[in-house]
Amino acid sequence: MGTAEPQVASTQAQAPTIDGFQLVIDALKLNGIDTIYGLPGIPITDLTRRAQADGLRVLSFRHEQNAGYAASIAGFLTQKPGICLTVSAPGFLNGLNSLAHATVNCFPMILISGSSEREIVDLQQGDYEEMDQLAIARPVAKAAFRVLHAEDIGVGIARAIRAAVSGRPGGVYLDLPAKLFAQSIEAEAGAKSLIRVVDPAPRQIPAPDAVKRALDLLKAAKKPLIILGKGAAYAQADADIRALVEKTGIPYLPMSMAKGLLPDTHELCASAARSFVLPGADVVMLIGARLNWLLSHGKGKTWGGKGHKDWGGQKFIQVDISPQEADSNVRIDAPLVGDIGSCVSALLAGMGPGWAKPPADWLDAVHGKKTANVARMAETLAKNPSPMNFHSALNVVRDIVKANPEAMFVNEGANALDFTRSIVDMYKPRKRIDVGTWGIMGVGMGYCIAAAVESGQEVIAIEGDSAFGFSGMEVETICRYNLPVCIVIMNNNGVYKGTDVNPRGGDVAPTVFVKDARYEKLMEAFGGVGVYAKTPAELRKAMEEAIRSRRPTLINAVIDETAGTESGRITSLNPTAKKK
Ligand code: ADP
Ligand code: TPW
Ligand code: MG
Repeated sequence: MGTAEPQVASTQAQAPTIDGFQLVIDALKLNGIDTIYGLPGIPITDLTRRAQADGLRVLSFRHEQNAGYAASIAGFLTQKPGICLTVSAPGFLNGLNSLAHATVNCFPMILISGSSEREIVDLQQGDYEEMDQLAIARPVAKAAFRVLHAEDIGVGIARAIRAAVSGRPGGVYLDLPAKLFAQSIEAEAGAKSLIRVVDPAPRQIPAPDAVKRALDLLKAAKKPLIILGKGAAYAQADADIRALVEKTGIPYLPMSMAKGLLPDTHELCASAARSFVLPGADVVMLIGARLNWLLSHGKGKTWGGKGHKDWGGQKFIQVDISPQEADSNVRIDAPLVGDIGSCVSALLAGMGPGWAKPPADWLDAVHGKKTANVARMAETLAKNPSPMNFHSALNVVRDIVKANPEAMFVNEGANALDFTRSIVDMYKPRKRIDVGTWGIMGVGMGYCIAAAVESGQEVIAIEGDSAFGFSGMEVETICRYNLPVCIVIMNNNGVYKGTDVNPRGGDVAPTVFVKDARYEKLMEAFGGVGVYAKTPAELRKAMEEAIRSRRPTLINAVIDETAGTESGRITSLNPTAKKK
């Protein structure tokens, strides 16, 4: 007979427990996160199911990159970190692109990826989807964390949220190994371990002497200019920014995603006189905009300098939350470090009642240039060539956006981007979302989905045919969730144009696609509305109907394949173009 000790029946009831899955869900909910953009699979399938069962909205994509872009732009639109959830190694890598994108664009986002067993990964023993994800994420993330114990989930999520939204926002990676989800701890201890983050993006008040320095410079200016960037749009200080522009009477230039912060039709908007105001201004105040390639680094011909290393003599004021941004390209004479809301209200307060408008000769000159350029553009837009070109198609889009200023507006491509940006006016803040700091293709459908979900508004997407291809399969996702998205493909049969020829014959040129491709059928395949539009009238009718019906719609707008230019507006960055 055995000598086993007699079994004593336990008199204590088992304390209730909570597992890692639930702690993650509870921690997100506790912090006001209500939507997850992701793609299920081992080890996070149950996390997506249980999150949905617990009332979170879980939007499931066809490729993680698109889920990630959606999360990144959700962060931009809401000031809350957008959450992207992926499986390990390949899913993680697919999502990584968007994490880098979020960091580069200063959007708050958290990429949460399941991962393999630490012990096996570190000994490189070949686990299922083995990869040292934390190390790989770190260089492209603003911060990266891993949680190994269930009782640390609360801290892990709190740190991720703070890192994403505080200071200059960015992308954060959170590594959650498979084993963590199955760990259970006592429910009471679990609940206590969660953290509701207090004041995740604290205001950063600018120093009074820095405010004074900026105002002194602005006051002395004879030809002042304000440049509004997407940081200004992100900051949601719309009324104060408008007050600053109007009180100072200074012409302003919106960067692409700051269009609509004030209506593009505002009398002080200098977009149509860009190539006049940049070299012409003597004092430039940057608000949430970096002097990167998109502003020709603050020097060279664009700014009135002679060669590309020469600066045109402007003085700069830079309002930015990052203390390291100033002097990154040219000297900043008056850095104003703080959050844009606090900085702009401090500037307004410091200006006092009797602020003098800029000299009339500057305002008149800007106005004159602008009026001439607008008139020239109006002439071009009024033409109705056959086949349809970018201008005649975008003339329609311009009218539709004017009639529907609340609609979200997504835009990517080369010519399809550049022409749209300059032709289609925006009227409201944070409506235009596009290729951003890197000028990347592929954000399109992810942005459409997040824009529809986060705003509840109709979404209009103007897509190059190449650009659309990067995320095109997500039209199924759009149909699945029945989102009010109207995609217009500017179909010119290829990248930049459809007319390149392979001098050796055989394969078509690398920039050329199948001629007259019927993209609209892709939408029809999933139950949405597809339209083939060869004229502006057909395009107008289809767009109006899409907005009215709120049904997923894809309009294949057939554009003259000769109409585009190489690289759109950035031809000068093409090495062969430079040599010429
Ligand atoms: P754009 O591409 O429109 O020129 P950038 O992305 O280059 O804009 O610049 C955005 C800038 O805005 C970044 O330098 C970032 O630090 C800054 N920024 C973002 N959010 C805020 C904020 N809330 N307050 C102040 N600056 C901000
Ligand atoms: C992730 C390079 C810049 S623009 C573009 C590519 C491939 C497509 C332009 O063709 P499209 O527009 O969209 O048809 P249009 O109107 O001029 O014909 N890979 C990534 N990002 C970028 N920017 C590229 C490649 C590129
Ligand atoms: Mg094209």
